[in-house]
Amino acid sequence: MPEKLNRTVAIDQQSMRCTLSEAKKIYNLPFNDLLYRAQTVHRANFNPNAVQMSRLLSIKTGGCAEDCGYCSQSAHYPTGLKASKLMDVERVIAEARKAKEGGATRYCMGAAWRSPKDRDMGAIVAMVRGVKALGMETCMTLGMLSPGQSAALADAGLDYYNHNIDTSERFYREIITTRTFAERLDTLSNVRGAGIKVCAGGILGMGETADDRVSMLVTLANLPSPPESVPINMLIPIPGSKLADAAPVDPIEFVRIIALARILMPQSHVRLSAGRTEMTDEMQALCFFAGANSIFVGDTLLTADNPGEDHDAGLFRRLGLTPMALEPNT
Ligand code: SAM
Ligand code: DTB
Ligand code: SF4
Repeated sequence: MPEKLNRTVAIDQQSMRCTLSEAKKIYNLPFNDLLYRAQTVHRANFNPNAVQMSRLLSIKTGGCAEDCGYCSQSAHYPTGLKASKLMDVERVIAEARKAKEGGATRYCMGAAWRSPKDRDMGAIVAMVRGVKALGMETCMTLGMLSPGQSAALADAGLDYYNHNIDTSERFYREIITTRTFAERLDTLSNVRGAGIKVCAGGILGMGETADDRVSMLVTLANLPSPPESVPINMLIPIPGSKLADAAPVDPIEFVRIIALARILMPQSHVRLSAGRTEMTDEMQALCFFAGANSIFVGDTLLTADNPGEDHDAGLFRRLGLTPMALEPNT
């Protein structure tokens, strides 16, 4: 019997609150039923052929005190990455201007910090104001934030804050020991409390089980408000890092997680994030069909490679996808 379409999911304007066992049932549906359901939810909430385009810039690279096992920027692993100081505000704004000319509508600035120091807040606030003045959406990812730091960023006009929960609560301590899953959730709550939109997702391919992946999505979907943006990264194995030799993810399982994210968080942008250089065009096409509707554009992410603009332009042309326009109030 084919899976009967759950119409309440398709028209529900809220996030679908759900338990781990309900989510697992959806995840394990026959692939065609799962994709049909995800695409139906997608169409009820978004233009199915429009994809939001974000550009990343590492404003402070490497030398990070945290021990995240996947990261090129952790000082705990010999990844060979050269650490650098916080970039000048003017340079950041000049780079954002180039990204805008390249078609990006959101500019995401990332720093390899456990959390920002108060002495850095002036420059950070100036970067937000400068990039916003170009007419782009702004996003930052700077590590943990206090309520006060969140308020300062909100006041500067920051649109989004990216802070990933990365995996399930159970598996988190296998990947990071210098902070807890609960601390991650605290920052998400501080950011939300300040009125900033939330971008939170995770990584597949770190040795976690399918249950860990589903559990991560259930945690995100059951936040007091679901994240507006949900990045799903495929691990880019970094030589020298703890996860340098992690086994690759099965592409079909990856697509299933994208579909589940779309079904559990009907109104969120699901971002097909790191790892696209290792994905075939066909796999990316399936991800878009499953409900992914945002990507990072440009040759580099923070430190690792991303498909270049030429490749993405070709893919968009072949799939008939168009860049999503900015919302009018930005
Ligand atoms: N330091 C801040 C933090 O950890 O929140 C911001 C930067 S951090 C690089 C942002 C996110 O990038 C991480 O939470 C992780 O999900 C993702 N990421 C980092 N390295 C990655 C890799 N090698 N492969 C895939 N995703 C990665
Ligand atoms: C996210 O979820 N993915 C982006 C962004 N948030 C900051 C970062 C991906 C980093 C990939 C590895 C690198 O470039 O070093
Ligand atoms: Fe530091 Fe962020 Fe990398 Fe962790 S993911 S080591 S906090 S830059």
